[in-house]
Amino acid sequence: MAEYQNIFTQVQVRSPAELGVHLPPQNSPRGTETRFSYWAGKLGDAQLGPVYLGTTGFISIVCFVIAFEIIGLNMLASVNWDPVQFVRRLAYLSLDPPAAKYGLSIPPLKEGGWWLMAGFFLTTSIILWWVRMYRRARALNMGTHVAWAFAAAIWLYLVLGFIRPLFMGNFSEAVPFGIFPHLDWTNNFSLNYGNLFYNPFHMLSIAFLYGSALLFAMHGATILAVSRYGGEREIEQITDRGTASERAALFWRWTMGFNATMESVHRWAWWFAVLCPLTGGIGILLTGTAVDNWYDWGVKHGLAPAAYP
Ligand code: 07D
Ligand code: 07D
Repeated sequence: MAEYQNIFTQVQVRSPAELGVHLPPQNSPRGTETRFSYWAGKLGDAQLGPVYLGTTGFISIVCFVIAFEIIGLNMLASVNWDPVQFVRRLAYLSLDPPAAKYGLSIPPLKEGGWWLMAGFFLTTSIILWWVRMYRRARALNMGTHVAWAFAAAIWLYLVLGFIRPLFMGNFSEAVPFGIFPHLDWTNNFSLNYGNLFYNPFHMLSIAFLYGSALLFAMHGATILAVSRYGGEREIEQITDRGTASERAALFWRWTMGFNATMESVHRWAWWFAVLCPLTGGIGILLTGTAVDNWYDWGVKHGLAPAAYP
């Protein structure tokens, strides 16, 4: 059936599946199975697959499932194996780290041992997934920017759940597994260490978080605004320079006197995103190790007013 088209309607063109470039030696054979999904095509590319699973991908998924099972079954046990209560109270259920008396030693399973084991498998899974991202990028002869951005998030995760507890000599300092329990932990952390708002690295992390949202909005909006000139079709922008990105650049020079380039805007985005968890991790690592109370620290350094008389 013919579909009405003009240059503004998007038509999903179907051709034989794109299987990608040949892989260098030492790679696993890649899957060849592909599908097309109309709805995936609404959000992005309609072609699904081929997926490269490989050894690290496979072991990573196995480790994730083990961690997920340990967490889920412990939560189920905590409601006496009652599936109805499990569903109703899921968001409040928790698998907690060991009590303070165990320090860094291995506790009995029911008193934090399961937490340690789940953490071990989750961390192994995340690190193997990182290796997979790094190696898939290398196999395609790409830069490894995605892997290093992911590493920044892993840094914060490791600081919260492992590195800081090691420095503090106690696994009880780590984050519990659970939806609201991990929010309670976050709140208590701020209260216990004298209000995290006075931690300059929390401030930096927030500035990069908000900055990331702002940059994402500016970049997304700019490209959409020139898509009528093919601004989102990057190949055409490279081979047949049109009016789209030049116009977009001029728009920003007009409105704020400065414009990012087609390249630098992605560097801005990468650095803002990466610096959010990078500075955040520094802030968390300093808390309780170098600084016990951020408000007092702020008073001492002229950041916060002294207590009211
Ligand atoms: C949108 C990409 C998709 C990812 C999603 C998350 C799981 C967990 C586990 C049932 C943006 C998948 C979630 C696999 C399932 C069990 C046991 C990413 C997108 C959809 N948090 N946090 C959430 C994690 C920390 C905080 C939501 C993880 C710190 C606050 C989700 C970690 C602190 C709020 C979640 C982690 C903290 C949340 C939505 C790890 C300080 C919210 C996340 C591994 C940084 C929000 C009920 C999202 C919420 C929320 C996951 C760490 C604070 C459950 C995996 C300890 C204040 N966190 N979080 O969309 O609604 O991320 O909570 O470090 O308000 Mg958290
Ligand atoms: C969590 C990186 C780890 C995630 C990884 C993903 C899986 C899922 C998925 C199968 C997010 C692993 C993925 C396992 C598999 C599938 C689908 C990144 C993570 C590796 N704060 N605060 C921040 C604000 C307050 C507190 C950062 C705002 C209060 C603590 C961020 C406010 C108190 C910590 C931020 C506010 C408090 C933070 C997080 C406002 C609570 C941290 C950045 C307006 C009452 C964390 C230095 C990030 C940090 C953090 C924002 C308020 C506590 C910028 C906007 C005062 C304890 N806060 N906060 O990238 O780094 O997280 O602090 O009030 O630990 Mg805060």
